[in-house]
Amino acid sequence: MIKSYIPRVVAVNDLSGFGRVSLTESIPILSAMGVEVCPLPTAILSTHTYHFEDYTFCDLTEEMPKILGHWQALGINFDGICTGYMGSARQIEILTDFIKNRKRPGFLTVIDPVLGDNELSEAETVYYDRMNDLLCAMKNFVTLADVITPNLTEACLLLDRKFPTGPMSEDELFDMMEKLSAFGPKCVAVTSVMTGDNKMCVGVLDKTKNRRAILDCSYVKRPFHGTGDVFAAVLTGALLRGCDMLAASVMAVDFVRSAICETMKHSDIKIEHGSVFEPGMAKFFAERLDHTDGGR
Ligand code: PXL
Repeated sequence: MIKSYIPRVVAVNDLSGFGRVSLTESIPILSAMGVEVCPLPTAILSTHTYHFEDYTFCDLTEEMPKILGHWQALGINFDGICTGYMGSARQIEILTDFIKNRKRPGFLTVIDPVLGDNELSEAETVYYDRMNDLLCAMKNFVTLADVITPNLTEACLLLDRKFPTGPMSEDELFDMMEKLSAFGPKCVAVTSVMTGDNKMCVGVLDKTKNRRAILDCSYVKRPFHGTGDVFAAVLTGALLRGCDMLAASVMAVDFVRSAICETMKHSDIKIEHGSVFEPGMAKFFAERLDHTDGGR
């Protein structure tokens, strides 16, 4: 019988009970992709912080080194780490030590520099609640990544530039990705970009293969909350299952598009309820990933 290899990943993100973001998306998605997920929660919230007031927030900074220390004592090996929402700059320090300690050829580090989202508006750059102190720490953190997945707002923040006042040209987007890659990551995906023709797209750069692309996402004129986390989870899963950056990005865009289509069918679902990724998930990945292959 052929035994499949099951990649193991540390998924660092918050656990928000309601609203479909972060771990409530990355755990089921990575599991459905045949990846073993070891969650490292940065905080526990009642809901995410977008459009909800009075949410509860339990910071887990002090727990994180204890959890990582126990895994280390048990001698657990990981194929990679993916990080999202950070509760404090101290958490970034803790993870910096962990990544430096674990980094070896083949270990995958995916950093989603979660900071904010302008949602296509051209106003001053909009941070998520609690995030405006983290920019400096995040700029250092992304230097450790193999892959980063900022949305356009986060890409602008990392590069100290203003959110564009109109659609971006392809050249501007490629130039932006080159500058982000100069921080260290060989692969960059910038999400939530509007190009001319009112199109929503994702820019992808893979310096390991000298490839770049702009992937069309089929624009729907409303924000879909939580899709950045879905994108990052699928991208990480696909990379761990042996896809290259471009194939992994195409899979992530296709999955986000199908979640958006599903969300549109539910008129009772508000933006802050997140995007409906659950119904087609098992079939989507079963059709695209061969669970008897060798994995990464
Ligand atoms: O999807 C980004 C995100 C993650 N985690 C929390 C958030 C947000 C965005 O609002 O509030 C808690």
